Amino acid sequence: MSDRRNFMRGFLTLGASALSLPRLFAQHATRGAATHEAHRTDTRGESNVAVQTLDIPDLPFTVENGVKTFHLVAEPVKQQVAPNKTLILWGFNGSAPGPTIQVNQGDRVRIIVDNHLPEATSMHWHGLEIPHNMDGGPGISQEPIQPGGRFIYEFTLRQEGTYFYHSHMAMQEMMGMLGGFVMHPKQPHRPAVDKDFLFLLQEYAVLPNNVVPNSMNMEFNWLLLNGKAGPATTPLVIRLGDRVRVRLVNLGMDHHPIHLHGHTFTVTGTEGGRIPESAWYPGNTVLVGVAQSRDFEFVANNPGDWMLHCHLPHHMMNQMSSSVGPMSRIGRGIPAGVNMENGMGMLTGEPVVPAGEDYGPSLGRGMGFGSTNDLAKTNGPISQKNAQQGMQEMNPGTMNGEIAQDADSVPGFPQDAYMEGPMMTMDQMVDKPQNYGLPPGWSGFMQGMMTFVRVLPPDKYDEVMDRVRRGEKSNMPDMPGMNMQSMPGMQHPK
Ligand SMILES: [Cu+2]
Repeated sequence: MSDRRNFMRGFLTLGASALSLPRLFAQHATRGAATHEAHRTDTRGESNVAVQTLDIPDLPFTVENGVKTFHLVAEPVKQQVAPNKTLILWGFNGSAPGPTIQVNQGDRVRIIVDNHLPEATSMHWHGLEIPHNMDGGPGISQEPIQPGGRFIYEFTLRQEGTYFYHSHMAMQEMMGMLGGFVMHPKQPHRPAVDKDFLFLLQEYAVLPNNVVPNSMNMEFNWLLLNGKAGPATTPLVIRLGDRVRVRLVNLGMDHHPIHLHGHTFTVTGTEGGRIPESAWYPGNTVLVGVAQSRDFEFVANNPGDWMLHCHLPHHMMNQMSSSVGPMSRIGRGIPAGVNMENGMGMLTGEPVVPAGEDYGPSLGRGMGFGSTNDLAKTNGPISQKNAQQGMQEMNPGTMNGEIAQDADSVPGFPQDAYMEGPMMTMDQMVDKPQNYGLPPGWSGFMQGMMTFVRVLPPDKYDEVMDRVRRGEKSNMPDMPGMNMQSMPGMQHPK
């Protein structure tokens, strides 16, 4: 499937998912996102709100003799994580992360898992108190599901809270094989929330010029919320004054301190379910460790477009890799057949070594002790002259004034000069109704595990939600010569 179709499919799935929520829960006392708009004053607190996993569909089910029956297919998927960046991952039903399962406490569920992967797999229901032979531990509680094979899981749910499912083959986890598993409580929690969101936190190490993650690499350079990297993530659109729950699930190699601007929230849940109210605690950053989930709630009483993001600096970036070097530079390839000194950029060369832009990748870090070549340079050194030239090729006439004339003489330069701002702007490429009204150029400053909580006054909120329902894009103004979409090879995926 082409990037373009995948991109569009993301929109359609999101729309369909949001619209189908009330029906999905019709047989239970769970309010859908659309339903509560009409009855928000009289039904508030009497039922659960359907959870929205932005950019990820819900898994549909059928009811057979009172058993909610789901069907998951483990398979390779194409996942567009950002404009012009589509990764080949392993996921479920065409999505990585897989579709979200929403059920109610007390439900009996049957989940048919088909393995369309070229190797064995097994499905684990993370945190669920279910019989041992349903736990999905390969070789322990069940035989692995062979390629082309099927296993049918069935159990009754006694718990409530934010859980997830994942392959119990460790390397498959790092290829995207997880999904949300939300269990709504029999007795709706108080205070009631108006909106309820789920985010799945993931990371991939994708080497330059690759589309398949290297699951053995520890240098993660794609940090995702629900399968998207900023600015391709979808903002949470909130009506001023609403009470909001955000559920976070982390499955990767790193812990993520998730930070919300402009508000103080209360941590109300863990991967073990609801925290007793007496033990809730306030914060604006919650650490979501690997294999954990955290729920927090807040009253959106501060209008504005507030960032919600992992606070690890490298997790606010896209495509970061120390081995990129010359491969990322405009108009150059990697030289071949040069001598040892220049070929690897280790000893001599211009503008600087190692990893001067004229050379291939360096041999790695930590080899400079006692070197006569120590330099006050970092971040894949690049000469100011070449940088200016390169940037102007990308964005004619726009970089003047963006960096100081003597920037290259300041130790440490560059840091953010070429990683954020005008050159990374792609407002149009990530245009969607939820982005309506954001300041022009916003997308240049949103990367990695990052999205917005948009707390909007009622009239603005209604306007944006109306656009969401109609699927109307926000018609971001084109900014010729000022953004990535003007670069050769960068097409607007409309
Ligand atoms: Cu992080």
